[in-house]
Amino acid sequence: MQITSFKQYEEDFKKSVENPEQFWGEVAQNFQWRKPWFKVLSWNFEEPNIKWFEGAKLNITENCLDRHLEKRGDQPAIIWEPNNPEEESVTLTYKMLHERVCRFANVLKRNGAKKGDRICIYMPMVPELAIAVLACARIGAVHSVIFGGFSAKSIADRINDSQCKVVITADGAYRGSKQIPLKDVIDDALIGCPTVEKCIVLTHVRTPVSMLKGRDVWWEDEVKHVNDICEAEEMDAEDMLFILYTSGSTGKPKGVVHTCGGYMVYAGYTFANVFNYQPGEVYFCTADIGWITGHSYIVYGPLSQGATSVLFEGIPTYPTPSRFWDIVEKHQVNTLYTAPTAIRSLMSYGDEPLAEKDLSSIRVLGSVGEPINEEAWHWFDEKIGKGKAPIVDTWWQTETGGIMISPIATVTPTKPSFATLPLPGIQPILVDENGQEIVGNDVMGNLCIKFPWPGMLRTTYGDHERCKQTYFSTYPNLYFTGDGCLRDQDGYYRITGRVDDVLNVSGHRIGTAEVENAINMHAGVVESAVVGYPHDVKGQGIYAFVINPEMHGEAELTKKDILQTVTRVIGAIAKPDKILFVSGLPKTRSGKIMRRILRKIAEGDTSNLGDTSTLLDPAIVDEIIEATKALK
Ligand code: 7RM
Repeated sequence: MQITSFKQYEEDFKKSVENPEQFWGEVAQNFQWRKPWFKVLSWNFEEPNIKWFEGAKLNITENCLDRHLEKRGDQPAIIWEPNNPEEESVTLTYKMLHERVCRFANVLKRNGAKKGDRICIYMPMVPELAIAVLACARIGAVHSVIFGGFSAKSIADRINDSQCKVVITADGAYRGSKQIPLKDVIDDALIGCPTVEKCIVLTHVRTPVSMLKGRDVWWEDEVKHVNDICEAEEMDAEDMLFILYTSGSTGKPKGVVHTCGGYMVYAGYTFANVFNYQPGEVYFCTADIGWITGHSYIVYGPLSQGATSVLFEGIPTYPTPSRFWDIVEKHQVNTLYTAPTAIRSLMSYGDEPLAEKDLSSIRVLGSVGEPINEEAWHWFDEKIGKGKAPIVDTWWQTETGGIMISPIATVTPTKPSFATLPLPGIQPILVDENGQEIVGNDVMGNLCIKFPWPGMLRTTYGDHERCKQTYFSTYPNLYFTGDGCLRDQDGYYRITGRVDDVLNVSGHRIGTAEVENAINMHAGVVESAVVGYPHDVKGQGIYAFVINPEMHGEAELTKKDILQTVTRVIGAIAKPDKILFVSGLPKTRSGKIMRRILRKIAEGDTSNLGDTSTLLDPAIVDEIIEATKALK
C-alpha cells in the first residue's frame, strides 16, 4: 500500500484513474473486513449518491485496535502530553487502549446508547477523548465531536440538529494558562436540548460542577460498573461513522457525514502514504480532535496503521514558545504535522526558543489548514527540518475526509507553498465561472473534483438537499471545493484560498454570515458586514463593519459588548479582530452588500475599488474609507 518511488506514484495514479474500482479494491485489502464487498463503487454526483464497498461489513475499531494486539499490543498507541509540562505524560499501549475503549463502550451501552444513536463529545484533548470517540465507533453509535472553544448556543444547535441522546464531557479543560469550564457550558447548552438523556462527565481539572440527578453521571464511577469485554458491533461499510459540523458561506454549520468503510480506507491509506509512516515511529499531529484533522490524523488514520500518535493537550506557546520543540525532544517525534498559523506564531519569537533543542529525530514535516506562505515554509524547512525533512503541504477539507492534494513524503519533489500533486484516486479539475474546464498548465480556476474517492462526505445530516446544493450544484457533475487554485507550468497545484464567503482564521473555518448573525444579535446593532483581511499570524483576520448601534456610553465599550456577544453566540474563535462603526454599508440597488468593496477597504487597498456605479449611495464608500483611518 505504501508508495516508495515517484515512478510508482505515477503508475498508481494512472491505474487509479483508469480503473478506480480495481485500485481501491486492492487498497481496501489492507484492512480487516468481517465480510467482503460485492461492489467497490456505485455513484452519481446528481443526487448525489455515493456508495463504496457495498455489502461489506466491518468495525473500524477492529482495524484500529484488535488487529494490532498480537503484533504490537505493547507498543504505544497514544502518548499523551499534558498542558502542564510538570505533569506526567501518559502512554497507552494498543492493549491498554483496546481495554479502555471496550470498557467505555460498555459504559455507553449501560447508559442506553446503541447502534445508530448520535453522541455528542465535548472534551479536552485528553486520552479519554480518543477513547470516547473509539467507544462510540465500537458500538456503532455516531459521534459528533464539538471543539472545546464553541459556545453553549453552538453546542445546543449541533446537538439538536442531530438529536443526540448522550453527551460526553469533562468538568473542564486547560488551555495554556486558562481554564475552560466545559461542564458549565454543557449545562447551559442542555437547557435547550430535549433529546439528551445522559451526560457522562470526566474528572479532569477538579473544579466543582453541578450534577443533575438522573441525567449526569461520572465517568470514573461508571467504568467501575462494567467489564472490559465488548465485542465490536458489525457495521455496514455505508453505515454512518460520524458527523462533524463545519461552516459554509450561508446559514448554520452543516453536519458533514462520513461512513465506516470508505472513510477508514481513505484515512488509513493517506496516512501511511503522505507521511511515509514507518513502523515504530512517533507521529505528532498538533490539531485538536474537535476538527477533521484530529479525527483523521490523530485517531483513525494513525491507529488504523498501528502507529504511535502523540496527543497534546496544550498550546504551542505555553508555558513558553519552546513547547513544541520540548515535546519533539522528549518523545523523539519523527513526524510533526501542524498548521501554518502555529508556524508563523512560533517564527515571530525568533531563534531563541529553538536554542539547545534536539530536533534530530524529525524526519517528515506536515502543514494543513490554510495556505502556507513561502516565508513560513522556508522557516519550517530550515529551522525545524534542518533542510533534511520533506514538508508535506496537505490540502483537504472536512468534507473530503482525508488528504487530497499533497506531496508524498520522500517521493514527491516539493515546492514552497504548493500542495503539489493529487494523491492516487483523486481527479482534480479547474473550472471557470461558467463551469468550463480549464485545461493545460499555468492556469487558475475554481477547484473541483470530478470522480468520487472513498473518504468523501455522503450527505449533510438531516438535509441531503443542502449537501446537493452546496457541493454538487454550482458545477453540474462535479464536487465543488469552494477553493481557488492555480496549476503551474509543472502541473503542480497551489491552493490560493476560499472563493466563497468562508473565512480561514488560524486554520479554523468560519462563515461570514455566522459572524454577522452573531453581531446582529447584539442589542442596538441594525446590520453588519463581515469580511476577511490578511493577518500576519492568523492568515486571515475578521473585519466587521457595523452600522452605528445606539451607543450607551463610548464606542470602545460597545465594541467589547459586541465581542462578548459573538463569544456567547459562536465562541471566542469567531471574535472580530477589528470593528468599524459606520452609518451605512455599500449596497447595490437591489440591496446586496458589495463585499468586494469592503474586502478591498479591509485590506487597506482603496486605490482601485472597481466598478462602484451600481451602488445605491456611492458616498458611503468615502465615508467608510475615512472612518478606517481612525481605526488602529
Ligand atoms: C483540513 C481542513 C478546509 C479549507 C479548504 C482550504 C483550506 C486546508 C490547505 C488549505 C491551502 C492547504 N479542513 N486549506 N488545507 N488551503 N493549503 N494545505 O483544514 O474543513 O477545516 O478547512 O481549509 O480553504 O477549503 S477544513
